[in-house]
Amino acid sequence: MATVLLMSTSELRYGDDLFDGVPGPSVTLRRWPEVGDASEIDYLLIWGAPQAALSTFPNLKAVFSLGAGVDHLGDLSAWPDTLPIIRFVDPSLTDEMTGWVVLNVLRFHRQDPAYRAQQADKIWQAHLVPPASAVRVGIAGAGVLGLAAAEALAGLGYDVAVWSRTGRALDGLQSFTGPGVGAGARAGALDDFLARTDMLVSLLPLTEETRGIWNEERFARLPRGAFVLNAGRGKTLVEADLLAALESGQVAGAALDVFESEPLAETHPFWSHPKVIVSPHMASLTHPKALAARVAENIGRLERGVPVEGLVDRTRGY
Ligand code: NDP
Ligand code: OXD
Repeated sequence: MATVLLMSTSELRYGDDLFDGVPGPSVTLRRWPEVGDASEIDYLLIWGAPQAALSTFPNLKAVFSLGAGVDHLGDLSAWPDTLPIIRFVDPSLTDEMTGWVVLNVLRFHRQDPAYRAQQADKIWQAHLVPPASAVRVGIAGAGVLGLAAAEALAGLGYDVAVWSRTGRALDGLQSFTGPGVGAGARAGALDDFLARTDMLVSLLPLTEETRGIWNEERFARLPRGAFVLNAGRGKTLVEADLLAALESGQVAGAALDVFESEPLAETHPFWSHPKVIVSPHMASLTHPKALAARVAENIGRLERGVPVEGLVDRTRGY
C-alpha cells in the first residue's frame, strides 16, 4: 500500500476517487493540508505547492508533477539528490497539445482571424493562401510534445523544422541544435532556424536557459510577418517585446496559451489585441484518470526497482 499526498494550490479537478479502479499497486490518497502522520507519506503528487512544506516528509520516495512541466517546483537543485522527480508524460497530454498546435497553425495559415472579422461585417470574400508546403513551421522544443506536433504538421504537408538543445529529430525533418550546447552544436543555429520560420511554435520548458528567449532580438530574426505560437511557458517570452513586434508588423499574429503571469490580468493588452489569440493555459490539460494510471504505474516500477517514465534531469532543469 502506497500513500500519496496530493499537494496543489489550484486544482479542484482531482477527486478523492482519483486512484479508484486504477490498475497497479493500491494507493491511499491524502490531500494537503490534511497530511496526518507525515512520516507515512511515500509520494507527493504536486503542482505549485509551497516548497517550505516539503521538508516535513522524512520517508518520501519520489515526487510526481501533476503536469509535464516542473518549473513550478522551483530550484530543482534544492531537492534531495536521491529523490526522483517524475513528470507527467502520457499520450492523452501529447495528443491534446498536438491538437492545439494544429488548430492554431491552421487558424493563421487559413486566415481564420480575417474570416471572423469578415463574418462580423457580413463580408463574403475568399482569399487565396499558399499551399502548406510553402509554410515553414519551426517548432522550438523537440521533446515529447514538440516531436508529436511536428509529425502531425508534416503529415498535413507543412515544411517543418525543429530546434532543440541536443538535436533530436524525426526522420525527414530539418533539425537545428541549440547554440553552443551539446555535442556537435553549431553556433548560430537558432538564428538559422528563425530565419526559415514563418510560424514559430514554442514548446520549450522554462529553465534558466530558456527564460526570456523569445524577445526583441529573436523576433527580429524571423521573416517579417511571421506568427508566434507559445504553449510552452509564459516566462520564455518577453510580452512587451511581442507587443512591440506586433505593433511594427514584424510579427503578424500570435496564439498564446501561457503567460508571464497567470491568470492573465484583466487589464492585460493581449485580451483585446486584434492580432492575439488568448487561451487560458488549456492547450493540454492533465486528465485525472490518465494521470492516476501513470502515477500508479511508476509507483509499481519504483517499488520493483525498474526505471520510471518521465524522470526529470535536475541538472538540465526539465
Ligand atoms: P520534453 O522534456 O520532452 O522536451 C523539451 C524540449 O525542449 C526538448 O527537445 C529539449 O531539448 C528542448 N529544450 C530544453 N531546453 C532547451 C534549450 N535551452 N535550447 C533548446 N531546446 C531546449 O518536454 P515536453 O515536450 O513533454 O513538454 C514541454 C513543455 O511544454 C513542458 O515543460 C511545459 O512547460 C509545456 N506544457 C504546456 C502545457 C500547456 O497546456 N500549455 C501542457 C503540457 C506541457 P533536448 O531534446 O535536446 O533535450
Ligand atoms: C503542464 C502544463 O506542464 O499543464 O503539464 O502546463
